[in-house]
This record gives sequence, C-alpha cells and structure tokens, in this order.
Amino acid sequence: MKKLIKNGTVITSTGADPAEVLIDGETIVAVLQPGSEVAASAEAGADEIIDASGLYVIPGGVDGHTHMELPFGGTVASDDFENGTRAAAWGGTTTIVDFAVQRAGESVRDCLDQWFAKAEGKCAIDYGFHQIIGGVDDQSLKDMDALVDEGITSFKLFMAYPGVFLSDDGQILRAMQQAAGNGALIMMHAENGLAIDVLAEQAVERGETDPVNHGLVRRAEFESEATHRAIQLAKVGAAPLYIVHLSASEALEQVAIARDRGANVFAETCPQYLYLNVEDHMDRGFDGAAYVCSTPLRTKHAHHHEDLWKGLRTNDLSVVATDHCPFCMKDQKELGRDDFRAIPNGIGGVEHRMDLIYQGVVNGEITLPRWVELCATTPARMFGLYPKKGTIQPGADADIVLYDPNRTWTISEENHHMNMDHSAWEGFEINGHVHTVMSRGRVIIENDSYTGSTGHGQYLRRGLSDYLI
Ligand code: DUC
Ligand code: ZN
Ligand code: ZN
Repeated sequence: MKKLIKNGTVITSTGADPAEVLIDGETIVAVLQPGSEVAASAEAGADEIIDASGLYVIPGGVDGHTHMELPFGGTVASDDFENGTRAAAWGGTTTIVDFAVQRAGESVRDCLDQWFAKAEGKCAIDYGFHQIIGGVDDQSLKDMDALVDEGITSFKLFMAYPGVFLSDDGQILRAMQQAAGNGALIMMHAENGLAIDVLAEQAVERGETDPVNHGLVRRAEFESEATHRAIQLAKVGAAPLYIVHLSASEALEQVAIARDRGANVFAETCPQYLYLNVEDHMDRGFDGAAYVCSTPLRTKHAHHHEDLWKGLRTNDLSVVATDHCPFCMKDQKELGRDDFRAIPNGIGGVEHRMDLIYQGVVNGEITLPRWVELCATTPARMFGLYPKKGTIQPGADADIVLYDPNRTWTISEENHHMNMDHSAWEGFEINGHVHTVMSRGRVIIENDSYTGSTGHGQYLRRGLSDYLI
C-alpha cells in the first residue's frame, strides 16, 4: 500500500520546505520535490493521495519521559499504557519512552518484565523503556549491562526521595562507571532530597500543609546543587549525563557551564516549567495539588520561564518531554489533603506537548525546525531511536503528523483524552491543532477521531545514544 502526502510543508530539524512524502507500508521511501518528474510518477503509482494543503508535515513526536501506571505515593498513575498512549496519539506523539522501576532489594530483571507485561498488546503507538535503578548494588550494576543488550540503554537515578528512590553519591558514581563501560546514558533526577525533607518537615511542624508548600520547600538551590554534583560525578565517572525535568534557572546555569567546558551533559525541560508558576497555579488552597510535581513549578518573581526558553534556543536544553505522571484529584491527589508531602507527585501532559511547544513558535521563542528538533529529532537521537524515529527521510518509520497551524482551540478537562478529572492546562488557548497522525504508515487520528487500535504499538529495542563520545 503506497500513500503520497502532497501539498504540505515538510518540517524537519533542518528546515521547512514544500515537499511530497511517499510511504510504502510502514516506511517512508521518498521525499520528493513538488512538480518533479519523480513526484508525478510517485503520484501515478500511489494507492492513496493525502492532501496536506495548508498543513505542516512533521515527524511524529517522541516523548522521552512518561510514567504510565507508575506506582507512587500509595497510588498508581491514572493512565495505563492503553489510554496513555492513545492520548499521546491525539496530541501528535507517536513514540514514548517510559520508565520501568526497580527499588532497593528488587530484581531489575523482574521489574523490567513487569513493565513489559503492562505495555505489551496495549499501546496505540510505539514505545521503549528506560530503567529506573532505585537500588544500586552489585547485582543491579551487572543487570545494567544485560539491559543495554536488550535495548534499554538509559538508566534513571534519583538524588531525591530518600528511602524510596534516592541513590547516595557513591552509588551514583558506581552506576556512572558502569554506564561508562556499557555505553548507557545516565538520566538524573537532580534535587537534594535530604535537604528538601528537612524543610518539608519544618513546614508541616509550623502547620504549613497546603500544596503550595511543596513548591516552596523544594528550593531552586537544591536543584542547582544537585545538578552541579551530578555533573561533577559524571565527569569523574566518565559517563554521559542527561538531567531530566530541569525547572530552575540556577540549574540551567550549571548545565550551561558544564557544556561550555565541553562536558557531555544534556538537559530536558517540560511544558509545565515553561508556562506555569507557584503563585498562580499552586497557591490556590488544595486545588494547587493539581500542580504538585517534582522538580516543582518555580516562582514567577524570577525569570525561570525566560531563561528556559533561552536555553531551548541555545541548546543548553536540548529536549522537551512531559514527565507525564497523571493523578486524579479524587482519591489520588486528595491523599495529601492534610499534608502536602502525601500528594502524589505528577502532572499529566502527554497529549499537549506538541501543541504547547508549538506556542513557542507562535510567540517567536523558537523556529519551526527547532520545534521539531526539541520534540522529535533530538529525543530520538538521544535515546537511540534515530533515524527510525524523529525525522522524515527515506528509511524512517512513517510516523507522521499533519499539523494545522490555523486552527485555534482551548485545552480543557472536557476535551482531553488522558484519564484525569482535571487539566493542569485548563483554559489554555492554543493556536494550531493536530490534524492527522500516522503511526508506521497507519492513520490513527483523522477527522477528530481515533482510528488506531490497541496493541498496534510495538516495543522499540533502542540503540545507544547518538550523543555518546
Ligand atoms: N516527578 C514527578 O513529578 N512524578 C514522578 C516522579 C518524579 O520524579
Ligand atoms: Zn524525576
Ligand atoms: Zn519522571
């Protein structure tokens, strides 16, 4: 079955040009110049012509940071792989890399198998896994090597959540040394969890139990200190480092300094850190619980948002992911009604990343190719999926989004597809809209309907990061 997408503007990380895209089965086989002889013969041989007049033709989004069904804080993230990947598709994301979780004392192998079982036969789009190592010991270090051979080529460590996920500096260094040997990428949740817990306990003792205190005690200094420490440890461990969900200007400064010195250090941010803040979103009594996530939203009385957008332009921030980790208010966020420490951490957003970052194009913060690079190409390269994912070129999977830059709409809990009883993005006006989504050549969103199927998504055995040196 051959399909030709014509009359659109193809956007890749390197440019935006009128072009036609020929798909054969699941794969892109040619990108053709409109009006050329080859384009005419491709059209003559095509089984279906897809008219993309007035639309951008972009590679499907790659969200390198999601938590479907994550057990956290006595509950479980409310999107399973079936619903969560369908919501991703609605928003123009055609690949996710989710996190399998291992805690101290558990077998990495068994934990990973649990995540395979959760996802298998459920996903609407293709998916891969990172592995969280919550218990670094001799066995889990050895297991890292075996996982790399199976396509799990990145490992997340935590400097936060003492007693749950936190690794001490010695454990972090050992995991980095292991990664230096097997080519894996170390991903870091960089916040000083021990220091945060002191301030959190003191706040509760003073009776300051509202959600806003989550944002206040998780100080930017704690993120910046941990980011600095992680960078130094990675230098000694000789491993590449990827800082996840960076939110504070001060942490970004640490990344920029390291990169200026030539360190193999990368950082990701998320839409919530580009648009939301403590005062407007968290300081609303218990409703602020919707915005409890870690790293936290930052104060509006500084210039975090401006600095992060700048970082996205300068490449000190090279990826936008969502950290999609949805919890409903009812029965989930409510667990922390009397104590913000018990609110499950997370914001759901897998459906909205492409639209929200496109607003950066509309607002003049980034270019169209940079939008694609941040949301598809670089995450694909970073996590060993390129050029199968993240670009439009012959040989790539036909994961393609037709994006309508002229449609406007408003995000609401009433029109989203994530399993959440609220939206962190309620009322956000969006210029632009996902028109059509293809996953490996199959149309899964068109005419405002989902036409995909449960289990279409395949497991992606990932290679090593393209950014290894
Ligand atoms: N941060 C979150 O907000 N949720 C899950 C884990 C994390 O690190
Ligand atoms: Zn994290
Ligand atoms: Zn996360």
